[in-house]
Amino acid sequence: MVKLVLVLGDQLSLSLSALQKAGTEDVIVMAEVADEATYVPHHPKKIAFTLTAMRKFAQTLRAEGREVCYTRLDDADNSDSIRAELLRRAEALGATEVIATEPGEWRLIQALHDLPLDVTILPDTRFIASHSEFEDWAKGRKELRMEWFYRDMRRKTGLLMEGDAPVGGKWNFDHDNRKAAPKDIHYYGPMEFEPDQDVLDLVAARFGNNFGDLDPFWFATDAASAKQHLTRWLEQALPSFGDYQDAMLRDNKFLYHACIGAYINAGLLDPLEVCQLAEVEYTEGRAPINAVEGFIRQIIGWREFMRGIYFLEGPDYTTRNVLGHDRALPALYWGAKTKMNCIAHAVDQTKTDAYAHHIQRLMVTGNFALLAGIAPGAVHEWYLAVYADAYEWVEAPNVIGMSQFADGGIVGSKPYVSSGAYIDRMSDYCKSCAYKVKDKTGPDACPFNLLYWDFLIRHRERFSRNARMGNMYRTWDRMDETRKETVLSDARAWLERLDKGEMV
Ligand code: FAD
Ligand code: DLZ
Ligand code: SF4
Repeated sequence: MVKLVLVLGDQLSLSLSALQKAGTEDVIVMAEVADEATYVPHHPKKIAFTLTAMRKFAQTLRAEGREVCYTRLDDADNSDSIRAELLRRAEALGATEVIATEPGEWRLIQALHDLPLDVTILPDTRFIASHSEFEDWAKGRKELRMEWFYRDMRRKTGLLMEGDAPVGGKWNFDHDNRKAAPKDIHYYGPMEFEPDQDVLDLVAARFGNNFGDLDPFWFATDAASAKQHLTRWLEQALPSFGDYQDAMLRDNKFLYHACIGAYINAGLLDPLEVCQLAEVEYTEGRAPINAVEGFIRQIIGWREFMRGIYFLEGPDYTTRNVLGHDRALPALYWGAKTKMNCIAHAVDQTKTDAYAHHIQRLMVTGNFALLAGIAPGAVHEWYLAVYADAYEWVEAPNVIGMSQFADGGIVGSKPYVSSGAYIDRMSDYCKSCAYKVKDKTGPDACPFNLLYWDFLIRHRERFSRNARMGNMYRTWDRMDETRKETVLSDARAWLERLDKGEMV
Protein backbone atom coordinates (compact mmCIF):
# COMPACT_ATOMS: atom_id res chain seq x y z
CA MET A 1 0.00 0.00 0.00
CA VAL A 2 1.18 3.52 -0.78
CA LYS A 3 2.83 5.40 2.10
CA LEU A 4 2.89 9.13 2.74
CA VAL A 5 6.31 10.77 3.02
CA LEU A 6 6.22 14.05 4.91
CA VAL A 7 8.64 16.83 3.92
CA LEU A 8 8.46 19.96 6.08
CA GLY A 9 9.49 23.48 5.15
CA ASP A 10 12.90 23.09 6.83
CA GLN A 11 13.57 19.63 5.40
CA LEU A 12 14.33 20.62 1.82
CA SER A 13 17.25 18.22 1.26
CA LEU A 14 17.38 15.36 -1.23
CA SER A 15 19.43 13.46 1.37
CA LEU A 16 16.52 13.68 3.88
CA SER A 17 16.16 10.35 5.71
CA ALA A 18 12.41 10.12 4.91
CA LEU A 19 13.09 10.57 1.19
CA GLN A 20 15.89 8.01 1.28
CA LYS A 21 13.69 5.48 3.05
CA ALA A 22 10.62 5.96 0.83
CA GLY A 23 9.90 3.74 -2.13
CA THR A 24 9.43 5.27 -5.60
CA GLU A 25 5.69 4.49 -5.42
CA ASP A 26 5.23 6.40 -2.15
CA VAL A 27 3.65 9.84 -2.21
CA ILE A 28 5.45 12.88 -0.86
CA VAL A 29 3.28 15.31 1.13
CA MET A 30 4.26 18.95 1.34
CA ALA A 31 1.88 21.56 2.69
CA GLU A 32 1.89 25.32 3.10
CA VAL A 33 -0.31 25.70 6.16
CA ALA A 34 -1.60 28.57 8.29
CA ASP A 35 -0.57 26.85 11.54
CA GLU A 36 3.12 26.91 10.60
CA ALA A 37 2.91 30.49 9.45
CA THR A 38 1.23 31.69 12.65
CA TYR A 39 2.57 29.80 15.69
CA VAL A 40 4.52 33.01 16.10
CA PRO A 41 4.04 36.12 13.91
CA HIS A 42 6.89 35.26 11.52
CA HIS A 43 8.69 37.95 9.59
CA PRO A 44 7.06 38.15 6.10
CA LYS A 45 10.48 37.53 4.48
CA LYS A 46 10.85 34.31 6.44
CA ILE A 47 7.42 33.11 5.30
CA ALA A 48 8.16 34.07 1.68
CA PHE A 49 11.54 32.33 1.88
CA THR A 50 9.97 29.13 3.23
CA LEU A 51 7.10 28.98 0.76
CA THR A 52 9.28 29.79 -2.27
CA ALA A 53 11.89 27.23 -1.26
CA MET A 54 9.17 24.61 -0.64
CA ARG A 55 7.63 25.20 -4.08
CA LYS A 56 11.01 24.91 -5.80
CA PHE A 57 11.91 21.77 -3.88
CA ALA A 58 8.63 20.14 -4.90
CA GLN A 59 9.54 20.89 -8.53
CA THR A 60 12.97 19.29 -8.03
CA LEU A 61 11.35 16.18 -6.58
CA ARG A 62 8.89 15.96 -9.46
CA ALA A 63 11.73 16.38 -11.95
CA GLU A 64 13.31 13.35 -10.30
CA GLY A 65 10.14 11.38 -10.99
CA ARG A 66 8.70 11.50 -7.45
CA GLU A 67 4.99 12.03 -6.88
CA VAL A 68 4.33 15.08 -4.73
CA CYS A 69 0.96 16.08 -3.25
CA TYR A 70 1.56 19.75 -2.66
CA THR A 71 -0.89 22.05 -0.87
CA ARG A 72 -0.62 25.77 -1.48
CA LEU A 73 -1.58 28.21 1.24
CA ASP A 74 -4.48 29.60 -0.77
CA ASP A 75 -5.85 26.23 -1.98
CA ALA A 76 -9.58 26.05 -1.21
CA ASP A 77 -9.30 22.66 0.50
CA ASN A 78 -6.24 23.57 2.61
CA SER A 79 -6.95 22.25 6.10
CA ASP A 80 -4.46 24.61 7.82
CA SER A 81 -2.22 22.20 9.75
CA ILE A 82 0.38 19.55 8.98
CA ARG A 83 -1.65 17.03 10.97
CA ALA A 84 -4.91 17.73 9.10
CA GLU A 85 -3.16 17.73 5.73
CA LEU A 86 -1.67 14.29 6.42
CA LEU A 87 -5.09 12.98 7.44
CA ARG A 88 -6.72 14.49 4.36
CA ARG A 89 -4.11 12.98 2.02
CA ALA A 90 -4.25 9.62 3.82
CA GLU A 91 -7.99 9.44 3.34
CA ALA A 92 -7.85 10.47 -0.32
CA LEU A 93 -5.11 7.96 -1.15
CA GLY A 94 -6.21 5.17 1.18
CA ALA A 95 -2.86 5.35 2.97
CA THR A 96 -2.36 4.32 6.60
CA GLU A 97 1.41 4.79 6.97
CA VAL A 98 3.51 7.94 7.21
CA ILE A 99 7.30 8.21 6.97
CA ALA A 100 8.72 11.39 8.45
CA THR A 101 12.09 12.79 9.40
CA GLU A 102 12.06 14.10 12.96
CA PRO A 103 10.83 17.72 13.01
CA GLY A 104 12.96 20.36 14.75
CA GLU A 105 10.31 21.27 17.28
CA TRP A 106 8.65 19.27 20.09
CA ARG A 107 5.25 20.70 19.12
CA LEU A 108 5.34 18.99 15.70
CA ILE A 109 6.94 15.79 16.99
CA GLN A 110 4.00 15.47 19.38
CA ALA A 111 1.53 16.21 16.59
CA LEU A 112 2.99 13.36 14.52
CA HIS A 113 2.89 10.96 17.48
CA ASP A 114 -0.77 11.86 18.04
CA LEU A 115 -1.85 10.97 14.48
CA PRO A 116 -4.24 8.04 14.18
CA LEU A 117 -1.93 6.62 11.48
CA ASP A 118 1.09 4.34 11.57
CA VAL A 119 3.89 6.95 11.77
CA THR A 120 7.61 6.18 11.49
CA ILE A 121 9.81 9.05 12.62
CA LEU A 122 13.37 8.71 11.34
CA PRO A 123 16.42 10.50 12.75
CA ASP A 124 17.46 13.70 11.00
CA THR A 125 20.79 12.53 9.60
CA ARG A 126 21.69 15.97 8.24
CA PHE A 127 23.22 16.64 11.66
CA ILE A 128 26.65 15.36 12.63
CA ALA A 129 25.78 14.12 16.12
CA SER A 130 22.81 11.83 16.71
CA HIS A 131 20.66 12.26 19.84
CA SER A 132 22.22 9.19 21.44
CA GLU A 133 25.76 10.42 20.73
CA PHE A 134 24.97 13.72 22.43
CA GLU A 135 23.29 11.98 25.36
CA ASP A 136 26.30 9.67 25.80
CA TRP A 137 28.64 12.64 25.67
CA ALA A 138 26.53 14.57 28.22
CA LYS A 139 26.00 11.67 30.62
CA GLY A 140 27.78 12.08 33.94
CA ARG A 141 29.32 15.46 33.11
CA LYS A 142 29.02 18.15 35.77
CA GLU A 143 28.96 20.86 33.12
CA LEU A 144 28.15 20.68 29.42
CA ARG A 145 30.65 22.88 27.64
CA MET A 146 30.60 23.36 23.88
CA GLU A 147 34.39 23.33 23.62
CA TRP A 148 34.73 19.70 24.74
CA PHE A 149 31.87 18.55 22.54
CA TYR A 150 33.35 20.45 19.60
CA ARG A 151 36.64 18.58 19.89
CA ASP A 152 34.75 15.30 19.61
CA MET A 153 33.02 16.61 16.48
CA ARG A 154 36.41 17.54 15.00
CA ARG A 155 37.63 14.00 15.70
CA LYS A 156 34.45 12.51 14.27
CA THR A 157 34.47 14.53 11.04
CA GLY A 158 38.25 14.70 10.65
CA LEU A 159 37.88 18.43 9.87
CA LEU A 160 41.12 20.36 10.47
CA MET A 161 42.80 17.30 11.96
CA GLU A 162 46.28 15.88 11.50
CA GLY A 163 45.85 12.38 12.84
CA ASP A 164 44.64 12.84 16.42
CA ALA A 165 45.93 16.40 16.69
CA PRO A 166 44.25 19.67 15.65
CA VAL A 167 45.77 21.43 12.65
CA GLY A 168 47.85 24.42 13.75
CA GLY A 169 48.50 22.87 17.18
CA LYS A 170 45.41 24.40 18.84
CA TRP A 171 41.74 23.44 18.88
CA ASN A 172 40.48 26.98 19.14
CA PHE A 173 41.84 30.21 17.66
CA ASP A 174 39.23 32.52 19.17
CA HIS A 175 41.93 34.52 20.88
CA ASP A 176 42.69 36.07 17.45
CA ASN A 177 39.03 36.71 16.65
CA ARG A 178 37.92 39.69 18.70
CA LYS A 179 39.14 42.63 16.70
CA ALA A 180 37.15 45.86 16.81
CA ALA A 181 35.25 47.15 13.78
CA PRO A 182 37.50 47.47 10.72
CA LYS A 183 37.86 50.75 8.80
CA ASP A 184 37.55 49.25 5.33
CA ILE A 185 35.36 46.40 4.26
CA HIS A 186 35.95 44.52 1.03
CA TYR A 187 32.77 42.40 1.13
CA TYR A 188 29.38 43.88 0.54
CA GLY A 189 27.03 41.25 1.80
CA PRO A 190 25.07 38.30 0.55
CA MET A 191 24.25 37.60 -3.10
CA GLU A 192 20.81 38.76 -4.12
CA PHE A 193 18.38 36.59 -6.06
CA GLU A 194 15.09 37.09 -7.90
CA PRO A 195 11.97 36.53 -5.79
CA ASP A 196 8.84 34.61 -6.77
CA GLN A 197 6.32 37.43 -7.22
CA ASP A 198 3.29 35.14 -6.69
CA VAL A 199 4.61 34.16 -3.28
CA LEU A 200 5.42 37.77 -2.38
CA ASP A 201 1.86 38.81 -3.30
CA LEU A 202 0.37 35.96 -1.28
CA VAL A 203 2.49 36.76 1.77
CA ALA A 204 1.78 40.49 1.48
CA ALA A 205 -1.96 39.78 1.41
CA ARG A 206 -1.96 37.30 4.30
CA PHE A 207 0.92 38.46 6.53
CA GLY A 208 1.66 41.99 5.39
CA ASN A 209 0.87 43.37 8.85
CA ASN A 210 3.48 41.25 10.60
CA PHE A 211 6.66 42.99 11.74
CA GLY A 212 9.20 42.99 8.90
CA ASP A 213 9.70 44.21 5.35
CA LEU A 214 8.93 41.90 2.46
CA ASP A 215 10.84 44.06 -0.03
CA PRO A 216 13.56 43.90 -1.05
CA PHE A 217 13.55 40.11 -1.10
CA TRP A 218 17.07 38.85 -1.80
CA PHE A 219 17.32 35.32 -0.37
CA ALA A 220 18.43 32.27 -2.32
CA THR A 221 15.53 29.82 -2.38
CA ASP A 222 17.07 26.70 -3.91
CA ALA A 223 20.18 24.64 -3.33
CA ALA A 224 22.01 25.83 -6.45
CA SER A 225 21.61 29.54 -5.62
CA ALA A 226 22.52 28.98 -1.98
CA LYS A 227 25.71 27.23 -3.14
CA GLN A 228 26.47 30.11 -5.52
CA HIS A 229 26.19 32.55 -2.63
CA LEU A 230 28.36 30.33 -0.42
CA THR A 231 31.06 30.01 -3.10
CA ARG A 232 31.32 33.76 -3.43
CA TRP A 233 31.40 34.21 0.34
CA LEU A 234 34.17 31.62 0.76
CA GLU A 235 36.24 33.47 -1.79
CA GLN A 236 35.55 37.06 -0.76
CA ALA A 237 34.80 37.04 2.95
CA LEU A 238 35.95 33.89 4.75
CA PRO A 239 39.56 35.11 5.10
CA SER A 240 38.34 38.05 7.23
CA PHE A 241 35.51 36.18 9.02
CA GLY A 242 37.49 35.36 12.14
CA ASP A 243 39.13 38.72 12.73
CA TYR A 244 35.92 40.73 12.72
CA GLN A 245 33.39 38.16 13.87
CA ASP A 246 32.36 40.27 16.88
CA ALA A 247 32.37 43.69 15.21
CA MET A 248 29.27 45.77 14.40
CA LEU A 249 29.06 48.60 11.85
CA ARG A 250 26.18 50.96 11.06
CA ASP A 251 26.80 51.05 7.32
CA ASN A 252 27.91 47.48 6.81
CA LYS A 253 25.27 45.28 8.30
CA PHE A 254 26.66 41.93 7.22
CA LEU A 255 30.40 42.51 7.76
CA TYR A 256 32.05 39.21 6.88
CA HIS A 257 29.26 36.97 8.16
CA ALA A 258 28.17 34.14 5.88
CA CYS A 259 24.37 34.71 5.98
CA ILE A 260 23.82 30.99 5.49
CA GLY A 261 21.88 30.14 8.66
CA ALA A 262 18.54 30.20 6.86
CA TYR A 263 19.92 28.10 4.01
CA ILE A 264 21.53 25.43 6.20
CA ASN A 265 18.56 25.22 8.54
CA ALA A 266 16.03 24.87 5.71
CA GLY A 267 18.13 22.14 4.09
CA LEU A 268 19.42 24.04 1.05
CA LEU A 269 23.02 23.66 2.20
CA ASP A 270 24.56 20.65 3.90
CA PRO A 271 26.47 21.66 7.05
CA LEU A 272 29.26 19.12 6.65
CA GLU A 273 29.81 20.03 3.01
CA VAL A 274 29.92 23.73 3.94
CA CYS A 275 32.67 22.97 6.49
CA GLN A 276 34.60 20.80 4.04
CA LEU A 277 34.55 23.61 1.48
CA ALA A 278 35.83 26.03 4.13
CA GLU A 279 38.59 23.59 5.07
CA VAL A 280 39.77 23.52 1.44
CA GLU A 281 40.17 27.30 1.60
CA TYR A 282 42.64 26.75 4.44
CA THR A 283 44.50 23.80 2.93
CA GLU A 284 44.86 25.66 -0.38
CA GLY A 285 46.28 28.65 1.48
CA ARG A 286 43.48 31.08 0.65
CA ALA A 287 42.13 31.62 4.19
CA PRO A 288 43.93 31.71 7.56
CA ILE A 289 43.43 29.13 10.28
CA ASN A 290 41.73 31.53 12.73
CA ALA A 291 39.00 32.27 10.16
CA VAL A 292 38.46 28.70 9.04
CA GLU A 293 38.62 27.13 12.49
CA GLY A 294 36.30 29.83 13.87
CA PHE A 295 33.78 29.24 11.10
CA ILE A 296 33.86 25.45 11.34
CA ARG A 297 33.47 25.70 15.13
CA GLN A 298 30.24 27.67 14.69
CA ILE A 299 28.77 24.87 12.62
CA ILE A 300 30.06 21.57 14.00
CA GLY A 301 30.47 23.05 17.48
CA TRP A 302 27.81 25.58 18.40
CA ARG A 303 25.11 24.49 15.95
CA GLU A 304 25.34 20.83 16.89
CA PHE A 305 25.73 21.61 20.60
CA MET A 306 22.58 23.76 20.61
CA ARG A 307 20.57 21.02 18.95
CA GLY A 308 21.90 18.50 21.45
CA ILE A 309 20.77 20.70 24.36
CA TYR A 310 17.28 21.28 22.87
CA PHE A 311 16.56 17.58 22.55
CA LEU A 312 18.32 16.62 25.79
CA GLU A 313 16.41 19.15 27.89
CA GLY A 314 12.92 18.32 26.62
CA PRO A 315 9.73 20.19 25.70
CA ASP A 316 9.63 22.41 28.81
CA TYR A 317 12.95 24.09 27.93
CA THR A 318 11.26 27.15 26.39
CA THR A 319 9.39 27.86 29.63
CA ARG A 320 12.49 28.04 31.85
CA ASN A 321 12.98 31.27 33.79
CA VAL A 322 15.42 30.73 36.66
CA LEU A 323 15.99 34.47 37.11
CA GLY A 324 12.26 35.10 37.49
CA HIS A 325 12.22 37.86 34.85
CA ASP A 326 8.75 39.12 34.00
CA ARG A 327 8.92 42.49 32.27
CA ALA A 328 6.80 42.72 29.07
CA LEU A 329 8.69 42.91 25.80
CA PRO A 330 8.95 46.64 25.05
CA ALA A 331 7.53 48.02 21.81
CA LEU A 332 11.02 49.00 20.68
CA TYR A 333 11.57 45.33 19.72
CA TRP A 334 8.79 45.80 17.19
CA GLY A 335 10.32 48.93 15.75
CA ALA A 336 9.01 51.64 18.11
CA LYS A 337 11.39 54.59 18.15
CA THR A 338 14.26 54.44 20.64
CA LYS A 339 17.17 56.74 21.40
CA MET A 340 19.46 53.72 21.87
CA ASN A 341 21.33 53.69 18.59
CA CYS A 342 22.59 50.12 18.94
CA ILE A 343 19.08 48.75 19.49
CA ALA A 344 17.64 50.92 16.71
CA HIS A 345 20.22 49.57 14.24
CA ALA A 346 19.86 45.91 15.25
CA VAL A 347 16.05 46.06 15.16
CA ASP A 348 15.98 48.02 11.92
CA GLN A 349 18.24 45.50 10.22
CA THR A 350 16.08 42.70 11.60
CA LYS A 351 13.01 44.40 10.14
CA THR A 352 14.64 44.92 6.74
CA ASP A 353 16.44 41.61 6.31
CA ALA A 354 15.04 39.07 8.83
CA TYR A 355 18.71 38.90 9.81
CA ALA A 356 21.11 40.27 12.37
CA HIS A 357 24.48 38.76 13.09
CA HIS A 358 25.44 36.86 16.20
CA ILE A 359 26.86 39.73 18.25
CA GLN A 360 23.89 41.97 17.51
CA ARG A 361 21.58 39.18 18.70
CA LEU A 362 23.69 38.36 21.76
CA MET A 363 25.21 41.63 22.91
CA VAL A 364 22.64 44.20 21.77
CA THR A 365 19.04 42.92 21.73
CA GLY A 366 19.77 39.88 23.93
CA ASN A 367 21.97 41.78 26.39
CA PHE A 368 19.34 44.51 26.71
CA ALA A 369 16.51 42.02 27.34
CA LEU A 370 18.52 40.25 30.03
CA LEU A 371 19.64 43.46 31.76
CA ALA A 372 16.09 44.86 31.68
CA GLY A 373 14.61 41.63 33.08
CA ILE A 374 12.27 40.88 30.19
CA ALA A 375 10.31 37.61 30.43
CA PRO A 376 12.44 35.01 28.59
CA GLY A 377 9.36 33.40 27.00
CA ALA A 378 8.54 36.70 25.29
CA VAL A 379 12.15 37.15 24.20
CA HIS A 380 12.14 33.59 22.81
CA GLU A 381 8.98 34.21 20.79
CA TRP A 382 10.41 37.40 19.36
CA TYR A 383 13.60 35.72 18.14
CA LEU A 384 11.63 32.76 16.78
CA ALA A 385 9.43 35.15 14.81
CA VAL A 386 11.85 37.66 13.37
CA TYR A 387 14.83 35.73 11.99
CA ALA A 388 14.72 33.76 8.75
CA ASP A 389 17.01 31.11 10.28
CA ALA A 390 14.90 30.67 13.44
CA TYR A 391 13.54 27.22 14.25
CA GLU A 392 12.97 26.22 17.81
CA TRP A 393 15.70 23.55 18.05
CA VAL A 394 18.38 26.19 17.46
CA GLU A 395 16.69 29.42 18.52
CA ALA A 396 15.59 28.27 21.98
CA PRO A 397 19.01 27.16 23.32
CA ASN A 398 20.51 30.36 21.93
CA VAL A 399 17.86 32.57 23.54
CA ILE A 400 16.66 30.76 26.66
CA GLY A 401 20.16 29.39 27.32
CA MET A 402 22.99 31.43 25.90
CA SER A 403 21.37 34.86 25.81
CA GLN A 404 18.89 34.98 28.70
CA PHE A 405 20.51 32.52 31.16
CA ALA A 406 16.95 31.35 31.84
CA ASP A 407 18.10 27.71 31.94
CA GLY A 408 20.33 28.46 34.95
CA GLY A 409 23.63 27.88 33.16
CA ILE A 410 23.18 24.77 31.03
CA VAL A 411 24.38 26.44 27.83
CA GLY A 412 26.72 29.06 29.30
CA SER A 413 28.62 29.20 32.57
CA LYS A 414 27.85 32.89 33.08
CA PRO A 415 25.33 35.37 31.69
CA TYR A 416 26.33 37.36 28.60
CA VAL A 417 25.91 40.84 30.03
CA SER A 418 27.90 43.96 29.36
CA SER A 419 27.77 47.68 29.90
CA GLY A 420 27.91 50.11 26.97
CA ALA A 421 31.74 49.90 26.94
CA TYR A 422 31.69 46.55 25.14
CA ILE A 423 29.29 47.83 22.47
CA ASP A 424 31.41 50.95 22.05
CA ARG A 425 34.58 48.88 21.62
CA MET A 426 33.08 46.54 19.04
CA SER A 427 30.90 48.96 17.02
CA ASP A 428 30.52 52.46 15.64
CA TYR A 429 27.03 52.83 17.15
CA CYS A 430 27.88 54.92 20.20
CA LYS A 431 29.44 57.85 18.35
CA SER A 432 26.08 58.92 16.97
CA CYS A 433 23.90 57.88 19.91
CA ALA A 434 21.76 60.31 21.91
CA TYR A 435 23.09 58.65 25.06
CA LYS A 436 26.68 59.03 26.18
CA VAL A 437 28.49 55.76 26.56
CA LYS A 438 31.05 57.27 28.94
CA ASP A 439 28.33 58.58 31.29
CA LYS A 440 27.65 56.15 34.11
CA THR A 441 24.84 58.17 35.73
CA GLY A 442 22.69 61.17 34.89
CA PRO A 443 20.16 61.98 32.19
CA ASP A 444 22.44 61.09 29.25
CA ALA A 445 23.96 57.94 30.73
CA CYS A 446 23.98 54.95 28.42
CA PRO A 447 21.13 52.69 29.65
CA PHE A 448 23.38 49.64 29.31
CA ASN A 449 25.68 51.21 31.95
CA LEU A 450 22.80 51.72 34.39
CA LEU A 451 21.05 48.41 33.79
CA TYR A 452 24.28 46.42 33.97
CA TRP A 453 24.75 47.23 37.63
CA ASP A 454 21.06 46.98 38.38
CA PHE A 455 21.08 43.43 36.95
CA LEU A 456 24.19 42.35 38.86
CA ILE A 457 22.89 43.69 42.14
CA ARG A 458 19.40 42.17 41.68
CA HIS A 459 21.03 38.79 41.13
CA ARG A 460 23.95 39.15 43.50
CA GLU A 461 23.13 36.05 45.48
CA ARG A 462 23.22 33.83 42.41
CA PHE A 463 26.20 35.31 40.59
CA SER A 464 28.63 36.61 43.20
CA ARG A 465 29.82 33.05 43.85
CA ASN A 466 30.56 32.56 40.14
CA ALA A 467 34.37 32.66 39.82
CA ARG A 468 34.12 34.35 36.41
CA MET A 469 32.03 37.21 37.84
CA GLY A 470 33.86 37.97 41.05
CA ASN A 471 35.73 40.91 39.48
CA MET A 472 32.47 42.65 38.58
CA TYR A 473 31.25 42.49 42.18
CA ARG A 474 34.62 43.64 43.51
CA THR A 475 34.42 46.70 41.21
CA TRP A 476 30.93 47.46 42.56
CA ASP A 477 32.04 47.03 46.15
CA ARG A 478 34.84 49.55 45.63
CA MET A 479 32.40 52.27 44.43
CA ASP A 480 31.39 54.88 46.96
CA GLU A 481 27.94 54.52 48.48
CA THR A 482 26.40 57.67 47.02
CA ARG A 483 27.46 56.67 43.53
CA LYS A 484 26.00 53.20 44.01
CA GLU A 485 22.68 54.69 45.12
CA THR A 486 22.63 57.07 42.15
CA VAL A 487 23.34 54.26 39.67
CA LEU A 488 20.54 52.12 41.06
CA SER A 489 17.99 54.91 41.32
CA ASP A 490 18.81 56.14 37.78
CA ALA A 491 18.36 52.57 36.54
CA ARG A 492 14.99 52.24 38.26
CA ALA A 493 13.80 55.59 36.92
CA TRP A 494 14.89 54.62 33.40
CA LEU A 495 13.04 51.28 33.63
CA GLU A 496 9.92 53.08 34.84
CA ARG A 497 10.03 55.28 31.74
CA LEU A 498 10.43 52.16 29.61
CA ASP A 499 7.41 50.53 31.30
CA LYS A 500 5.29 53.63 30.78
CA GLY A 501 5.98 53.35 27.05
CA GLU A 502 7.95 56.61 26.91
CA MET A 503 10.48 56.95 24.11
CA VAL A 504 13.76 55.91 25.77
P1 FAD B 1 27.90 33.24 10.72
O1 FAD B 1 28.29 34.16 11.78
O2 FAD B 1 28.48 33.50 9.38
O3 FAD B 1 28.18 31.76 11.17
C1 FAD B 1 28.12 30.66 10.27
C2 FAD B 1 27.13 29.62 10.72
O4 FAD B 1 27.49 29.08 11.99
C3 FAD B 1 25.69 30.09 10.92
O5 FAD B 1 25.00 30.19 9.71
C4 FAD B 1 25.12 28.99 11.80
O6 FAD B 1 24.73 27.88 11.03
C5 FAD B 1 26.33 28.61 12.66
N1 FAD B 1 26.23 29.26 13.99
C6 FAD B 1 26.95 30.29 14.44
N2 FAD B 1 26.66 30.53 15.75
C7 FAD B 1 25.71 29.65 16.08
C8 FAD B 1 24.98 29.41 17.28
N3 FAD B 1 25.18 30.12 18.40
N4 FAD B 1 24.05 28.44 17.25
C9 FAD B 1 23.81 27.70 16.15
N5 FAD B 1 24.48 27.89 14.99
C10 FAD B 1 25.43 28.84 14.97
N6 FAD B 1 21.06 30.66 14.79
C11 FAD B 1 20.14 30.03 14.04
O7 FAD B 1 20.50 29.30 13.12
N7 FAD B 1 18.81 30.19 14.30
C12 FAD B 1 18.37 30.98 15.31
O8 FAD B 1 17.18 31.10 15.51
C13 FAD B 1 19.33 31.65 16.10
N8 FAD B 1 18.93 32.47 17.11
C14 FAD B 1 19.87 33.09 17.87
C15 FAD B 1 19.45 33.88 18.94
C16 FAD B 1 20.38 34.49 19.76
C17 FAD B 1 19.95 35.30 20.94
C18 FAD B 1 21.76 34.32 19.50
C19 FAD B 1 22.78 34.96 20.37
C20 FAD B 1 22.18 33.56 18.44
C21 FAD B 1 21.25 32.93 17.61
N9 FAD B 1 21.64 32.12 16.54
C22 FAD B 1 20.70 31.47 15.79
C23 FAD B 1 23.07 31.88 16.25
C24 FAD B 1 23.70 32.88 15.26
O9 FAD B 1 23.47 34.18 15.67
C25 FAD B 1 23.18 32.66 13.84
O10 FAD B 1 23.36 31.31 13.47
C26 FAD B 1 23.93 33.53 12.86
O11 FAD B 1 23.82 34.87 13.21
C27 FAD B 1 23.43 33.29 11.45
O12 FAD B 1 24.03 34.18 10.56
P2 FAD B 1 25.24 33.76 9.61
O13 FAD B 1 24.84 32.64 8.75
O14 FAD B 1 25.71 35.00 8.94
O15 FAD B 1 26.29 33.24 10.65
C1 DLZ C 1 8.57 28.20 9.21
C2 DLZ C 1 7.56 27.50 8.36
C3 DLZ C 1 6.54 28.23 7.74
C4 DLZ C 1 6.45 29.71 7.87
N1 DLZ C 1 5.61 27.63 7.00
C5 DLZ C 1 5.66 26.29 6.81
C6 DLZ C 1 4.66 25.61 6.05
O1 DLZ C 1 3.72 26.19 5.55
N2 DLZ C 1 4.79 24.27 5.91
C7 DLZ C 1 5.81 23.56 6.46
O2 DLZ C 1 5.89 22.34 6.25
N3 DLZ C 1 6.74 24.19 7.20
C8 DLZ C 1 6.70 25.51 7.39
N4 DLZ C 1 7.62 26.14 8.18
C9 DLZ C 1 8.67 25.31 8.83
C10 DLZ C 1 8.11 24.60 10.07
O3 DLZ C 1 7.56 25.55 10.98
C11 DLZ C 1 9.21 23.74 10.72
O4 DLZ C 1 9.28 22.57 9.98
C12 DLZ C 1 8.96 23.40 12.16
O5 DLZ C 1 8.98 24.54 12.96
C13 DLZ C 1 9.98 22.40 12.68
O6 DLZ C 1 11.28 22.94 12.66
FE1 SF4 D 1 23.91 51.63 22.75
FE2 SF4 D 1 24.71 52.96 24.95
FE3 SF4 D 1 26.22 52.98 22.75
FE4 SF4 D 1 23.90 54.28 22.78
S1 SF4 D 1 25.69 54.74 24.03
S2 SF4 D 1 24.67 52.99 21.14
S3 SF4 D 1 22.64 52.94 24.06
S4 SF4 D 1 25.72 51.21 24.00
